[in-house]
Amino acid sequence: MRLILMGPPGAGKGTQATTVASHFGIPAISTGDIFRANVSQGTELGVEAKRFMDAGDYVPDELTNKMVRNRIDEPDAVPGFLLDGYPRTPAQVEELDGMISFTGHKLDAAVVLTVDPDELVARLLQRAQTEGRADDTEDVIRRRQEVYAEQTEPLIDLYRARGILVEVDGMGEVSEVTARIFAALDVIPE
Ligand code: B4P
Repeated sequence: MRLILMGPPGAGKGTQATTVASHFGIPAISTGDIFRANVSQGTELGVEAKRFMDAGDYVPDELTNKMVRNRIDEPDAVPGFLLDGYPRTPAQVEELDGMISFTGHKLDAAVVLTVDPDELVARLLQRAQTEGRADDTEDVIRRRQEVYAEQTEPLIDLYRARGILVEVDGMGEVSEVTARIFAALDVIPE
């Protein structure tokens, strides 16, 4: 099973990823989490990524693609994976297509979570109070939404055209959203 989980900042990707991935026995790979781990460890990648993340911009494709390629090559990702927050740009789509077709597999589904814009901001501001993430300030949230609309939203049509888009209502309780994702993916054999 090879899945991607998409949606604007605050849609609940990270929240849902682990539950969905563990159901299928595959790793949840979050590019945001890997970047944040690198930032807190002060690696070269972390220092570079932080500049972009703190501004609400995407980390350059070259760095992101290389990082995902390395992660997907690890043994636990051989049977499959759920990518949380990747791909986000056309260049990342192209890279992922190459990585998957190289192994002779295909992408099974692109799950996109849809949430009202006001609710997205409310969730991130709420998280700011508990987690204190550097990119959860009102200005940076606005920038992240712009970047998503410009660079990532168009990818939804691309996956729709490929016939693998699974649109899920991301409003409501976390458990309700999880149930909707499983119901929507039920058509896909494990
Ligand atoms: P991410 O870590 O992916 O941040 P995000 O888009 O905000 O999603 P996240 O998963 O954290 O939040 P979620 O919606 O689950 O990326 C951060 C940055 O890393 C990017 O801006 C970029 O700079 C960089 N980056 C990552 N991937 C990249 C890529 N491929 N290319 C280039 N750069 C990349 O949840 C948000 C909040 O909502 C949480 O507090 C959660 O508890 C809450 N929530 C979730 N579901 C809820 C529900 N149903 N009801 C109420 N609250 C809910």
